[in-house]
Amino acid sequence: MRIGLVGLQYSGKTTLFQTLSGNLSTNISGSEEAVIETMKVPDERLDKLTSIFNPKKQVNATIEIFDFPGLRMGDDGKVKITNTFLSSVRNNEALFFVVRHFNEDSVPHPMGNIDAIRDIQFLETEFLLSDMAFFESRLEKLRKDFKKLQTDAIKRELPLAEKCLAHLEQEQPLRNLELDENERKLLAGYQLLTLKPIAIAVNFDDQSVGGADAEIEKIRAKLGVSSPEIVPFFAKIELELAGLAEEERNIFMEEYGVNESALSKILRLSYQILGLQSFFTVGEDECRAWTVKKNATAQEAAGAIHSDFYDRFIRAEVVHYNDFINHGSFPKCKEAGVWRLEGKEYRVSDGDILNIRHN
Ligand SMILES: Nc1nc2c(ncn2[C@@H]2O[C@H](COP(=O)(O)OP(=O)(O)OP(=O)(O)O)[C@@H](O)[C@H]2O)c(=O)[nH]1
Ligand SMILES: [Mg+2]
Repeated sequence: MRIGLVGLQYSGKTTLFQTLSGNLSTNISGSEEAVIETMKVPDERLDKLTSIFNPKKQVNATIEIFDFPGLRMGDDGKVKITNTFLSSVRNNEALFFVVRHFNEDSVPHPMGNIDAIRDIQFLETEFLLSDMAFFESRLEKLRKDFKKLQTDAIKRELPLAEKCLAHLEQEQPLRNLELDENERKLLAGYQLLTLKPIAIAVNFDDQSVGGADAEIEKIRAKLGVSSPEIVPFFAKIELELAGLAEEERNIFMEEYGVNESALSKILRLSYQILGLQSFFTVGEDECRAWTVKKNATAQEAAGAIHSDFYDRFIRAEVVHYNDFINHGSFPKCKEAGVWRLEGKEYRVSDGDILNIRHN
């Protein structure tokens, strides 16, 4: 899972990134390339399973976070956005727009003042223009090819590309366009920016902790019904908190009125906007969390563990985490009737403990 933090210069991306990674040494303001860090997804359920099974190792799910360089004002008085930047952003599966809502004279906002809506719309528009440019040149090529050769592939793609371009010309991101399974498959390889799931993270200063939720509501209302998920965070405070031991951190969070760390908010949202969930495998060797799509089948879950398991799938032994904790062991789960054998079409639930039978 690759998640990119994008935004204007000095919006707090790196501060957020440091909070998420716990690595406080990276500081790349002014660098041209993204800094990438693989982070463990914390999961209390997995910790609990490890304490029960006492395996040789615990393997958490991981995500890769990309901290992109901020978009800066060019000499011409316009914010610079390069093709190199856009093409590396395209490699991410989901994007967080990091938007500034703090005042700090020592680091001026590149557009001169705080205006979250303007900043969000700026990013959205740039990504929209990039997708439009893609379809304009794609359509030109498709139409030219179509004159020579009317293949099925071109016949399928041409109307789709026209539909996408028309939608973008209405200033609508592609994620708001209704697409069927086949159309999605066709578009998947193009890494379109406005088709990516996004969320908006607004960075408030310590003085506005109390008013942040109301401000988020205002932003949401202005963006309208198709507004992406928006979360507040407090880069400066949370970076300070990240350096503390857990107990101390909880006390301070309460004191500041911050109820959930940026880390858990961002992770929760990432799973939500990407439509992901976790299942577990347990044993003496390892207890492990795996990430799959929300509607994944048991066979697909098996394939996530090992590609061979997909083809050789026989059955999945399934107990939900909550049932396992209630009953305490697999034999007790069997007695209680909550241990099941499921076939390959079974839809995995978040928190299922699976054991894949394969040949
Ligand atoms: N007062 C205040 N300062 C902040 C806050 N968040 C970030 N800063 C400061 O703003 C400056 C920029 O923060 P970064 O996290 O480096 O911002 P960035 O978005 O990564 O910046 P670029 O990579 O240059 O685009 C730093 O000096 C931070 O200490 C905040 O919530 N309040
Ligand atoms: Mg930075």
